[in-house]
Parts: sequence; C-alpha cells; structure tokens
Amino acid sequence: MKPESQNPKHPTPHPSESSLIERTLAILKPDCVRKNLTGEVIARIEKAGFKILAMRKLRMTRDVAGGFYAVHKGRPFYDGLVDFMSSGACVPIALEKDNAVADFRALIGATDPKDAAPGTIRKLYADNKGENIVHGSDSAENGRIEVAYFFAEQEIG
Ligand code: RTP
Ligand code: MG
Repeated sequence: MKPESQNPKHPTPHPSESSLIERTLAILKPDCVRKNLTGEVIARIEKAGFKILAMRKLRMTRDVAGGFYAVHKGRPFYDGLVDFMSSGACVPIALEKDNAVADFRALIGATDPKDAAPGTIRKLYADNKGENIVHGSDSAENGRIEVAYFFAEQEIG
C-alpha cells in the first residue's frame, strides 16, 4: 500500500496551492447609505474579488450597535460610535475570499480617511474618522464571529 501522499486518489496539496479562504464582515455604515453610495462601494468590493455570501439592510438599535463594538466599550469615542452606527440603516455583508480580512482592510484603507491610501474606499468616500463609510473585521476569528452576529449559517451561500 502506497503512502497517502503518493496515492493519486489522495494527493497531498502542495503548500503553495493550499487555500486561505477566510470570511470577513463588511458593514456599509449609515453615512454610506445616506449618501446613496451603497452600489458604488459594493461594485468596488466585487471588482476586488470578494464573494458576497449574504447581505441585508437594517437599522441597528443602540444595544445591537453597542454589542457589535463591545471591544471598544469604555473608550472615549464609544458613545459617539454607537450613536452613529444606530443613526440610520446600514448594510452588513458577509464576504469570502483568500486572505479576506487583510485584503478587505487594504481595500477600505486606514480608519481616518486623512491617513487612508489613495484609491481606497475610505479615502474616496469618507468625510472623517467617525463617519468612515465602511467597517471591516480585524482578524479571521473576528470575521467569523461578526458574520455570525448578523447572519445564520442557513442564510449564507
Ligand atoms: P471599523 O471597526 O469600523 O472597521 O474601524 P477600524 O477597525 O478601522 O477602527 P477601530 O479602532 O475598530 O474603531 C472603530 C470605529 O470607531 C471610530 N473611532 N474613533 N476618535 C477616535 O479616536 C476613534 N477611534 C476609532 C471610528 O469610526 C472607527 O471606524
Ligand atoms: Mg475595528
């Protein structure tokens, strides 16, 4: 009996071919919705190679927004952030791609549009650090947790 790696029915993937498919959660924030920019931003996300797994439009209550950003509770900007995120409708989107978390943060740019690289979504569309158009998860683990905050597994496809 051949070892598995030499058995053509069970090829061992070469390391360079191994997949790093990740999930990340985007939220098109209330400023994006108010400025009628959701279509433009989604087009940029799709052109960058992200697959949309699930998407919906909703308005977060203060409790839901506060829970989502609970990691920042106690920081000076927390109350303003919760007020803003619950100030109108937003569009959470579950995304999938190789290296999705880092690639999505590169696509949206730095938190403050003043510091964001040219061509990034925040540089193009955001007014300031508070109203910065879009959220992106900051780790693969948080990507999975944040997708599950808005979407049941049966809704994802
Ligand atoms: P996000 O979670 O929304 O994708 O933003 P981020 O990772 O780039 O930044 P994060 O540190 O997670 O902060 C969450 C949101 O809080 C607001 N913020 N304001 N005034 C401030 O110093 C400050 N720091 C953060 C921003 O609107 C940021 O998007
Ligand atoms: Mg963050």
